[in-house]
This record gives sequence, structure tokens and C-alpha cells, in this order.
Amino acid sequence: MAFISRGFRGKRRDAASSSRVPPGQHVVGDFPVLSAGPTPRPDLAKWSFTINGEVDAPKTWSWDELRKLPAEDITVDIHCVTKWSKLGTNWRGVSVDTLMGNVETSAEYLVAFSDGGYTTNMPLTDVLDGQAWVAFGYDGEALEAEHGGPARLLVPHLYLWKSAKWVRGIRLEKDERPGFWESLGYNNHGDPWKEERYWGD
Ligand SMILES: Nc1nc2c(c(=O)[nH]1)N[C@H]1C(S)=C(S)[C@@H](COP(=O)(O)O)O[C@H]1N2
Ligand SMILES: [Mo]
Repeated sequence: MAFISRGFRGKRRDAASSSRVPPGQHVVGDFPVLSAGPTPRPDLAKWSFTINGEVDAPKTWSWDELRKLPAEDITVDIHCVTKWSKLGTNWRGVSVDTLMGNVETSAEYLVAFSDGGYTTNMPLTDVLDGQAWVAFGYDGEALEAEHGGPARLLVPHLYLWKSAKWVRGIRLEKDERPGFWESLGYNNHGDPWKEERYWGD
């Protein structure tokens, strides 16, 4: 009897967590670091965040200006294309909605660009309406450099390669232009629930 009831409980727990974990992913407790190059350590006095491209005039915020914008606490699950997911991560940052507030654009796409040269592209509609942030806090502390500090893009509903670490801005574009991993075979969109991992998925 005890054996049957243990098995039953186990199954129920699996069903509950699998509804929260996208197909092909497994949950990790630690926070892996995945960087394609060395970790930049920019001088905050010279740091800026810029929105440019398909705009009448580019917008730029210094570090101090960015930190004076309204910030939000964000608790989200994150999903890496290498198949780990981390549930309930806690971030603090400024929403892309806030940054885009006064920006008029006819662009439908963007490329996020970072110190070190990393880029990643996505449709503009995937970063608006409370879906993306420029995050500078993690678990109540300043975001560690290894995880993208001083600031990274956070787009938790897409695979984590879209969440550009050490982000310095977004370029608004009329046409979709592949970023770093997207040029190397990763999907232009990257929805974990649809398993959009690679070209053609
Ligand atoms: N600038 C930059 N951003 C990046 C990367 C990178 O190599 N450089 N790697 C991406 C990938 S593939 C993943 S899975 C996540 C990893 O974030 P983490 O190191 O905080 O886990 O960052 C993404 N953002
Ligand atoms: Mo990744």
C-alpha cells in the first residue's frame, strides 16, 4: 500500500511541475553561467543605454538616469536552449515599455547589442506590454558581472539567449536581422513552449 501511494504522489508532483516547464527542459537549482566570450566590466561613469535605428532621434540614458526611472521587481521562470530551466528567479529592472515610452517608430524588429559585441534579434512585439526589462538587480543584490551586470536584457518568455547580458542598447529595425546565435543556427523567435530552438523549428 505504501509503495502504491508513494508512486501516486510522485506522479502528481511531476504533472504539476511539467505544466510549468516547457517541453524538453529540466529544472536546475543553481544558476549556470553561459557566455560566448570574456566578461566585460564597464566603467559606470561612461556607461549608457541607447535606443537607436528607426527613430527620429536616438535616446540615451546614463547609468544614473536609468536608475532614476521607475523600476519593477520581477519574478519569472527562465529557460535556456541548452535545456535547463530555473523557476522563480527574482530580478529588478526597468521595463522596456518605460524605455520605449516616448519613442515613435515604424520598426517591427530590434537587435539588442552588448559590450563585447554580442547581439540578439527579436520582434518588437515580444518586448512590449510587460514582457521585457533592462535588469540590474538579482535576488536583492546588484546583478553579478557573470550574469550580465551592470545590466542585461531580460525576456523571460523567450529562450535565455535573447536576454542579452551587458546590454548597452537596442537598435530598432524595419527588417529582421539575425544576431549572434541567430546567425549560427538558432531560431529567430525562440519560444520555449513551441521548442523554437533552431532554424526551421
Ligand atoms: N552578451 C551576452 N549575452 C548573453 C550571452 C553571451 O554570450 N553574451 N549568452 C546568452 C545565452 S546563450 C544564455 S543561455 C544566457 C545565459 O545567461 P546566464 O549566464 O546569466 O545564465 O545569456 C545570454 N546572453
Ligand atoms: Mo544559451
